Formats: sequence, structure tokens, C-alpha cells
Amino acid sequence: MFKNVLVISDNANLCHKFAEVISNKPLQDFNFSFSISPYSNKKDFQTVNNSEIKLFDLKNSKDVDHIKSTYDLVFSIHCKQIFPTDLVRNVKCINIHPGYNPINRGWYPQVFSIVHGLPIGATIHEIDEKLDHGAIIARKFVDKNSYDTSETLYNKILVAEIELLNEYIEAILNNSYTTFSPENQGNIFLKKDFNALLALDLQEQTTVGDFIDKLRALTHGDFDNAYFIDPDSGKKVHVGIRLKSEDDEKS
Ligand code: 0FX
Repeated sequence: MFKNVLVISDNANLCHKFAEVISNKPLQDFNFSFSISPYSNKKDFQTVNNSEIKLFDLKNSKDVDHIKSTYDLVFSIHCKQIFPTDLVRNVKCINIHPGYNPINRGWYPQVFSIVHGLPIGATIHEIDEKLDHGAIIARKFVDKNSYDTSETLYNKILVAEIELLNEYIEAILNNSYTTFSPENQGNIFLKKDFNALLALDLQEQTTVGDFIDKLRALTHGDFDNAYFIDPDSGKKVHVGIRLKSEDDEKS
């Protein structure tokens, strides 16, 4: 059984939901501390668990030493820093990943799931030295349809992540969970692969299906993702897509 648990997150929404999950369970024996990486702002996390939010820079060896000597379990709740080898070899570190390992390792998994026609889901796994690679504790698929955008699919994945946490958090904290190895190395997509999708080539020949897929993979709330260069002004023009199925109209 673990005792001193550190949560490190750069996703305030998911971190709040994680705090809700633990507050609804009888976990008085565990000391939880919440923290962010330098990618985040403390004020976005202030209401999490009504506790002080710490800041740890995992590139700073003093911070890593402090974590190693203070905590016996660390959760990455979408922490944007890579966990260093020194940390993952000395403290049990668990990641909640918004993709189904090993199919969707890496950045913005639902984007690449739409573009490459890959299944998608969520995974809880132990962290090892490689990205989204460690022993799997639990994973589940989510349904993806032809009219999902990055945003609608992402929202389903967040629900799946919380469902998995709800189901497995006690086994993890009690160190009574089992794991299995990913079947293969799967796929990894990085931030640079996402950036490479953004510029639309007005001369490119493609199918309507592939074009719709690309646009819906890059349509996510107010983010200005896909763009083309206006031939007259040379300025970027951002492009998104709106999709509505008959089912949406009935509901
Ligand atoms: O926290 P998170 O949902 O997840 C990301 C990675 O996808 C994940 O693999 C990693 N483990 C984690 C630490 O960081 O990312 P986010 O909150 O920055 O973005 C959420 C979604 O928003 C993303 O999946 C796609 C969309 N998005 C985000 C940005 C910043 C865009 O479409 N365009 C953007 O510029």
C-alpha cells in the first residue's frame, strides 16, 4: 500500500475530476498532494482538493530528488513534462493517457485516430523510460463515428479516463493491481506531427472523405488549427468544419 501520493497535472479540468474521484472514496489513509509543471498556472488549479498547489519542474534535479524522498506514488494527470528516468526508476509513477496504448501513443491521440482511421480510447499505465509505453493497468476503447471532431472525440476520451480512474484508483493506491505488457510498439505521434497537419495545400488532390477527416481532426473548440495561405494577401486563413448527423437533429 502506498501512503504519500503526488498528483502532477497540466490539465485543470481533468485534475479537478481526479480530485472528485478521490473525494468520493474512503481514502483517508492516503496523503494526496497536488502539483503542476512549469507549463501551467497555479491559479487554474486553486480549487483542486482545497489544498496548496505545488510546482515541480521535472527538468530540475532538486525537484526530482525532493519528489523521490517525499512520495511513494506519483500520478501524471496529463503532465506535459516527460518523467525523467531517475524518477520512474525510483518511485512508482502512473500515467493516465488520453489514448488506447499502444495504438495511440503520444500527443493529441484523437487527432491521429481520425486522420489515420485508428481505434481510440484511454489507458492507465505504469510509466517507464519510453513515452506512453509502460505496463498497462487498464484501458478501454471509446466509440468513434464519422461525424466526430477532435473535440467531441476528446470529450468521450476524458469520460473514459475518469471511468478507468474510478474503477482502478483503489487497487492502484493499495498496490493490488495487475499489469500486462503492450502487445507491440504501436504508433507514436508527436507535437511536430500535429503541427505538420495544420497547413492546407490549396493545390493538393485528395478525396472528399480524406479532406473531411483532416478538417474534423483539426476542429477543436476555438483552436485555430488548420489554415491555408490566402493567395492575394499572403495571410493565414483558418479553417474548421461543422458536422451534424441526423441523430444530432433528433436529440
Ligand atoms: O492535456 P491534454 O489533453 O493532453 C496532451 C497530450 O495529448 C497527451 O498525450 C499528454 N499525455 C498530455 C500531457 O498532453 O492536452 P491539451 O489540454 O493541451 O489539449 C487538449 C486537446 O485540445 C488536444 O487533444 C487537441 C486540442 N488542441 C489543443 C491545442 C493546444 C488543439 O486542437 N489545438 C491546440 O493548439
